[in-house]
Amino acid sequence: MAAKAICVLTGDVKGVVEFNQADAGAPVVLSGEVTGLTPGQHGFHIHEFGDATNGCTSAGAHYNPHGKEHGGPDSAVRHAGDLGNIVADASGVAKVSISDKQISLSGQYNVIGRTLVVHADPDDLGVGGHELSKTTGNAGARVACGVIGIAKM
Ligand SMILES: [Cu+2]
Ligand SMILES: [Zn+2]
Repeated sequence: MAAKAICVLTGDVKGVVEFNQADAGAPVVLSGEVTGLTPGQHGFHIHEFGDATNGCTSAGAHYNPHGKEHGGPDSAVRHAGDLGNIVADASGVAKVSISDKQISLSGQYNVIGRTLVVHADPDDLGVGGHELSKTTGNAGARVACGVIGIAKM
């Protein structure tokens, strides 16, 4: 069954990201725009909890149902929530256009109710050699986040 979700990112950085899945088992397609960024790459992940009681911090770590190390979206070893980077232009605007097969909008790996986070720095996709590369991609502060919610089809 087709499913649709929506996430409104708030903070100094703002955005709206739509999630569409044509059928259970199909890739989830993310589309939207994020504004107010510094130009360049910004880590973009789904974090475990849909809990905003302490801003973006209470969203917890990257959504990692398989207990793996951090990676990039195309890595064999990655967290399910590892969506890589979005890239902001000189005006600080990043277009989101991502298709991902590890997350879903229904069933066991449903991400509805979890948090989408945008980071201050680039995600090194697990290969930066920093002590944080294998857990967070060393992507730095959380500059915006929002809980992923069910959207009208
Ligand atoms: Cu993150
Ligand atoms: Zn990760």
